[in-house]
Amino acid sequence: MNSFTNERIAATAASPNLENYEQARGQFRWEEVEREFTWHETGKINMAYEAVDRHAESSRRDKIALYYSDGQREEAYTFGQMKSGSNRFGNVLRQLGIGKGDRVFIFMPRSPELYFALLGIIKVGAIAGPLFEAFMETAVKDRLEDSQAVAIVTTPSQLPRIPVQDLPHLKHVILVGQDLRLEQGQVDFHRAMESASEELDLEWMDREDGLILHYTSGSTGKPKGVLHVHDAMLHHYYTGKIVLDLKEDDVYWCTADPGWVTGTSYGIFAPWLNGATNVIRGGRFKPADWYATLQKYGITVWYSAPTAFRMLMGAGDELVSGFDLSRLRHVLSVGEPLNPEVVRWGLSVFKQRIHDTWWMTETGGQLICNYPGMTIKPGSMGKPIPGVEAAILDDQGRVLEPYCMGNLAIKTAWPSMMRRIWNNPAKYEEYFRFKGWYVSGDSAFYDEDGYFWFQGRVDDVINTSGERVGPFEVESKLVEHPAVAEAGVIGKPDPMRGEVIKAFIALRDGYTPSEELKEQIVQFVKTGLSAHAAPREIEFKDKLPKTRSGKIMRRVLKAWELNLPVGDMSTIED
Ligand code: 6R9
Repeated sequence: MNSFTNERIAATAASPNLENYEQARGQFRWEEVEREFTWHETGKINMAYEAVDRHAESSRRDKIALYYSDGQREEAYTFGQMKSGSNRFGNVLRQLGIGKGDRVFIFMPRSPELYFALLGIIKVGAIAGPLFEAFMETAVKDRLEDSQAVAIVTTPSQLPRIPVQDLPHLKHVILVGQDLRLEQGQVDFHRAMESASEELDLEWMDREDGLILHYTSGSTGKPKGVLHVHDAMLHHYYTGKIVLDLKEDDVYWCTADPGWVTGTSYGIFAPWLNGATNVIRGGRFKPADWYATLQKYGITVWYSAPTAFRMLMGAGDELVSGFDLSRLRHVLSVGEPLNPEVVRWGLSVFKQRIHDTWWMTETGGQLICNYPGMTIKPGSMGKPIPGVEAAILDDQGRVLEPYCMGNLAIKTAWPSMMRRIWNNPAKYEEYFRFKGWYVSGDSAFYDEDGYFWFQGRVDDVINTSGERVGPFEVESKLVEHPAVAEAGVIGKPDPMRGEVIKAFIALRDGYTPSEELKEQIVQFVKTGLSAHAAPREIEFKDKLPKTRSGKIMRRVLKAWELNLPVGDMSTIED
């Protein structure tokens, strides 16, 4: 949570397209964004065509679309090559009988193959489902089962984490690797690509047809599949222009993995819809390697997250002073509150204001932002972009005045808004319970200048290093461990990661608390679910606080943790 400050950092050189920001707000029309594409005449569209093929068929054909490096591989692809590679993969899918509306998942580390695959999926009208490479069996199974995916693109080392025998809908496993010994139902990615044609009749879609399915966490139940449609391209294109401020000569780097919505909306769609050169870096986070990446490619526009900035800050200013980052001209952040001291640090080491942006998996694109030309108030998420209206609502859906804390809500609709929660229409409706508004689940207030200030989540969702973790998913895994009778999971404030996961556990009879047992339980979640969902801290309790209906009261656990009053206990069991 950020505290309110009166500090202001004005823009030095106002960006021309935002000089008239307030004027743009009043005059903005989505129809005008639409007119920049040719499809507005036919109504038939395809995101991958607009992001790649359109440039491949223009003077940008030989422009670098993708620079990829991970310490071992170092490659570059033009828009022309992105087009033919993704066409080939589209044909691979067609030969398997995969087409419009089918769900095809991607479960692999970042690599050029991942990007060819994702675009190819979209080109044949299938719905792409990107997963974090670090997911373990339960996390993979839940998502493939819920979406009834027909195919998955993965690597041999991740194969053991896909429980193919339990997934009757999953017909094809497409393996990216060398010297493969294929089994029934498996396809060799590279060999199939070699024999596939570079020419593809792409599937022309309706604006409202499915594009991508991102699973994300809520406070109850399994992760939910958030569906976005091709129409989202308007939002991605437009925010790429006005928030990322992408220009023809920019070299852009979004550090997010495509398993997270930031890695697709702003790691794929927004930069390529704007014809920008996109840098993708694989491998793990290391401060020196990150600075080296900025220097080597001459990155001009850089989109990252508060945890990463805090880690870079922690690595010391001496390290950064050894690199030439002079080409950097625009820096942005998303995913969690951006601390004012990080903004100040950015100003001193990068000579750049770090622009905070707020949005969610469900919103598909940026909504409340600091952008070029606008005065930044460190600690504020910024203002709604032109075309978007935000408000603070009370629990009855009434619009509140400035400085009143309440539910952050966005007036419906905008092009990248989710269109469905897969298999769960009731969950979808909950977001729209106040007529005409999307209710975010965040609490915030706004000030007299219309700047929004994030205050926290309304629900129990944990935000650790910018990743959303649902406590229910972790608790469900914990109680599968033989020693665990009951588990309650909360986010505990942490200076580096924003929050870390803390589990309160009541043991079964016959088990005694010990450090070894804690370690065993942590490993159990790491190997069964995923490393980022494993608790960093465990506390054993004889009993957990529960409501009479048997729900663990995370609110009470949180109050224990923070030494706060526990509040209304009228529903507690005893
Ligand atoms: C894109 C993305 C969404 C949740 C959101 C909020 C938090 C995102 C933020 C921020 C403070 C910001 N969040 N941006 N909190 N300041 N600038 O992050 O999507 O993974 O779905 O997370 O993240 O709590 O509700 P997602």
